[in-house]
Amino acid sequence: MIIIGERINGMFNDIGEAIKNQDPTAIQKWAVKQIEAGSHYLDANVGPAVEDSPEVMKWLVEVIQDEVDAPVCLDTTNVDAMEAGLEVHKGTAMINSVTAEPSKLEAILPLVKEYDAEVIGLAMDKSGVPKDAATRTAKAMEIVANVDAHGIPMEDLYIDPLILPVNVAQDHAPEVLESIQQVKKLADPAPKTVLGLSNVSQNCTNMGLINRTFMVMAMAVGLDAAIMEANDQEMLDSIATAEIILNNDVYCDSFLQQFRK
Ligand code: THG
Repeated sequence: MIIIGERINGMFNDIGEAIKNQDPTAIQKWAVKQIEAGSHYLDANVGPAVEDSPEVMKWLVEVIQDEVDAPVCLDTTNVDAMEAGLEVHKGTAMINSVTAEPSKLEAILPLVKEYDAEVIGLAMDKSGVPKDAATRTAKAMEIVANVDAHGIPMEDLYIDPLILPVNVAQDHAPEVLESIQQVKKLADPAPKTVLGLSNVSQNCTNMGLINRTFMVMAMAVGLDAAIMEANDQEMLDSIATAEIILNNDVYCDSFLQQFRK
């Protein structure tokens, strides 16, 4: 599982305050904590506290990469903010995200090429998040075709079928699982797949239990990566166990300890 730590997001109060006050402390603390827990990437989302501007995204990327040597998942819908983040980013950045809308594809895919970045493709267009698996998969395949036409390697694309909270859109989760499976079967070579996993449990009770149950189900149908709470030890243990049961890792009695290393 490719782990993208979700915690540097202005929707969390400490991060929102840190961004407003231009204080790197909480951001750098969470950068270290998430990397120590095994994150491969750090999501960076300005959140609702301040305007999602080029200056703020540039500052966030610099503050994170001054503290840890890790790639950032630039989580913004503002193309100018995306480009400002890419300009200062060291190493291979992940662009979060593009949709199947032609205008978005035309704005973002040249940046993927120019900066040799990876990119998350959301399985939606201007009509919003699809209800069923087939429409999600159709949107995903439009992104696959456009990524290919731009000469971007398929391994650099992560398709996100978009999970919604189970307490408001309960009928979506099975469709998301089916769409992951369909994308993996239809595209050859197949792109990677990713989810904003914690969406599934937003404003629910038993958030951790819902998150890790959904994670294991998604892994069974081909999920490669997740934007997730990287410091949830029970989640990490569930992932380690699923990797064993799916025969992705070699079993030994100390598999949990091995995974933690
Ligand atoms: N796809 C992509 N990017 C994304 C998302 C996605 N970026 C943002 C988001 N969704 C993923 N990040 C989060 C971060 C936090 C939560 C959900 C998704 C979350 N937080 C708890 C809440 O709001 O209830 C807060 C819990 C707490 O305070 O401890 O749910 O889908 N490509």
